[in-house]
Amino acid sequence: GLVGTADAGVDAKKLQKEILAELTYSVGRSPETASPRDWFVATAYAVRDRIVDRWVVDHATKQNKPEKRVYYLSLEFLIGRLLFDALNNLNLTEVAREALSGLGVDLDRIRTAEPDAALGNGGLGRLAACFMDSMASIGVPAFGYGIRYDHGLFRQGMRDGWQQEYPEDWLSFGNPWEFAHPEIDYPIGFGGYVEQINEGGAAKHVWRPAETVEAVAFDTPVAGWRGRHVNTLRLWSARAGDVLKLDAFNRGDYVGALADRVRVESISKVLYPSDETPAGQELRLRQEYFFASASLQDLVRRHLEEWGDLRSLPDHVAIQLNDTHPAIAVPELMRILVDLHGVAWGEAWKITVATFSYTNHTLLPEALESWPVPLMERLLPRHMQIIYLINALELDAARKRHPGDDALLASVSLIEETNGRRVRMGQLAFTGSHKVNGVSALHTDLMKQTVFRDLHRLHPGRIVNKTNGITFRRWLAQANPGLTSILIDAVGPELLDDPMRLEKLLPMVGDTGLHERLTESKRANKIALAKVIADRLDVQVDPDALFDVQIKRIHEYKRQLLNILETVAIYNAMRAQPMRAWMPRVKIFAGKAAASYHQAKLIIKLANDVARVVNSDPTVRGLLKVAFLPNYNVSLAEIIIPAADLSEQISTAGMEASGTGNMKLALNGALTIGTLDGANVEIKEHVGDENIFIFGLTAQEVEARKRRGYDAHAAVEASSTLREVLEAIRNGVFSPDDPNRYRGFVDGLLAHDTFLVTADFDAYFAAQRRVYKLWRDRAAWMKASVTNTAKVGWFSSDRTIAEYADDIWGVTPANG
Ligand code: 26R
Repeated sequence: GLVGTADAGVDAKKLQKEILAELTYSVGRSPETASPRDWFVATAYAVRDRIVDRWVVDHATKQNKPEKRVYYLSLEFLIGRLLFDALNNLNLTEVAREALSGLGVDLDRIRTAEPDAALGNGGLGRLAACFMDSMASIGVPAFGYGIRYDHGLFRQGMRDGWQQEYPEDWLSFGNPWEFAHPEIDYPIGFGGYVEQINEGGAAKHVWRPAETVEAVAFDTPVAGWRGRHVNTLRLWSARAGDVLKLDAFNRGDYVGALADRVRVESISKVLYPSDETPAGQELRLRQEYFFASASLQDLVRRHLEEWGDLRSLPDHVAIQLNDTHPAIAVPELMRILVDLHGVAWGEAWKITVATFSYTNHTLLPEALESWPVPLMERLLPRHMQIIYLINALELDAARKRHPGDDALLASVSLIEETNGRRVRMGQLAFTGSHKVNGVSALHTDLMKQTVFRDLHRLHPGRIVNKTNGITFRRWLAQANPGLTSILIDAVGPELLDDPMRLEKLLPMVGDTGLHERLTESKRANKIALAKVIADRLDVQVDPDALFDVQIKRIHEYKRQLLNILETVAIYNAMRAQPMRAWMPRVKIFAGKAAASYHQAKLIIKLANDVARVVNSDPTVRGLLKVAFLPNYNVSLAEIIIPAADLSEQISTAGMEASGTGNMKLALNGALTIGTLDGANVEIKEHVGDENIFIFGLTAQEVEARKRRGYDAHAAVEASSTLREVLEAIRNGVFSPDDPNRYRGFVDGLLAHDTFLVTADFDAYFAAQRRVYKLWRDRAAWMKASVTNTAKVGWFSSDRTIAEYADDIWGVTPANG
């Protein structure tokens, strides 16, 4: 194990008994007939029991309540598998291995029987999962609140290279980690009207919803590192209330009544698979209000039980809004305070702002949420009134300070008046929060200069930066045990508690013995990935080739296209000079496209078309291989990342808020080829210019080019390499079955290159040549690789959470 325990043998016997008991009495199977899934479930139950023992201690008594709790509201939690999280954090991995092997069961085999919990799309959801791990690890008392989707992110299949979406069904065999709490339920209203009652001259508002849904709690304990703290992830599931009250049932329409029930319960059926593309559906707004309201009712009830008075809410409660998705919580808290508890408006607003804070995760205009006013008025009439009142008061204050500045007023208004009246959720979240943060230094600067420029003028000091991080427990210790044990040998086991210890590697970056061990461990990871590629794609790749990896959602701004164009350029060069000593390399792609995002889906098809042609061309002699691995998810990331040599982080500068895959890959020894975007900027500052391949336009230059009106033709004119690449694609070299497939695509790129792919192509191509030059000098490469690992300790999400705790939440971690 990572850290041995003296009584491991004794404990293995005990755990074995517990697993057997669970198999018999909870799963209902005998060891002889148990499948790997049955063993997984039995093991999960046995481990869960031990977490619960600590959970109970942590939440023990009302007297023992924490001074302040954090509530992390997120529509997404991209968790992945939990078995090794639980085992490692409780230091039970080797104990469990021994216990199971005594039963003839292989822990690594049953591990893969656990489905991924994929309740998220990408970066934002995975960040929430890392934060849950870090809050439990450094001892920040916290609840995560979200939705228990019956169906997580769709499964991606490929048919002839085209993405196909299939429903995901993670709960079909049950979920051993969660506790259903049907007794913890809250009514969530929708629609109806607002009644105004006069009470002693004061107007009192009573919302009479037309329909009510129940939110039911499902709890998953989240054990931190060394099991010191256990927090709760509470996910809400929708349940139709008393069926008998439904009108249709009363009319004797049994079938109709049950159909109604299905409609009501559809709220928690499925995760919206959108990622920075619009998802303006009424059901999405219902999801947002459903979980925001349930969470607030829950935390308000807990606060009143513990402290008795809502006026002290900000002293004991910090609510973090993960993007604007839960921003409706701002007017909901105002409604609870003013309408339900009789707090005066002004005081309620102070409480609200002191309690909330908001994290922005994107500045892309198409990903900024706004809801049509008529929809809000119909679904949430009282909230719409409250939003108008907040807006009126804020605009009054702004007008006093900046008389006559109509542009400022229009820009800070919660209501967008230009394309139909809409509620801007970003402005709402900003206005209702005492701190607003970006997720990398560059992104935070851009927030101040662009979307929130005027709100920043009105509230200087409110915007702060909290550069993202990742949990090293999953992305190093769990995903890459080979590397982890080498690092522990090199810098000591304290590494597991303090990632900054990685810096102790620095005196050893040139150590050839260390290089040999690392190379061997990386090679083993590459062989494992090569096997996955062979199994899933029937493509053979050379583990000694450079593994060049781009894994993330497919989006035009992330520029998978730029990477594909470079692939084609190499291919053209190989065909022109087949007998040159080409450096073997494998281009590995993985990622999902939003189902309605046609351009992204065409890029997947192009990657697969290029792969087919390149992989089967004998003149290439296998020296260049392209692999698009389907169904990218957390578990696949855990296989790819430890096997990567080169990390592609090539978004158009200014568009990737942070990125977190960049951190995972650098930690695992991959060198980054990237633009000065998001957290790449800070990774560069940490690892040093000579240990990263930076290229391309800066965010400022991108801005300037766009302002001037960028013309792709000139760039293509100037680059014969790029011209030949685009001609080949346009003329059907990679689509002989449909030679016109990419004609419109290439013409479109030349007409409107929104993401400046052509502008950055030559710089990217040159940076790739620098990569190969370094790759040839394996000692120099290894030195750069070790330096990356050594210098990225700062990107631990423990550090990120410690900063939130200090600067935003006012919480002191128990073991920070
Ligand atoms: C409203 C809807 C269309 C929607 C927009 C955007 C739904 C989901 C998103 C996802 C966005 C907010 C997201 O995942 N952003 C990513 O957040 C990561 C964590 O901070 C960053 O690392 C990453 O750069 C950013 O794209």
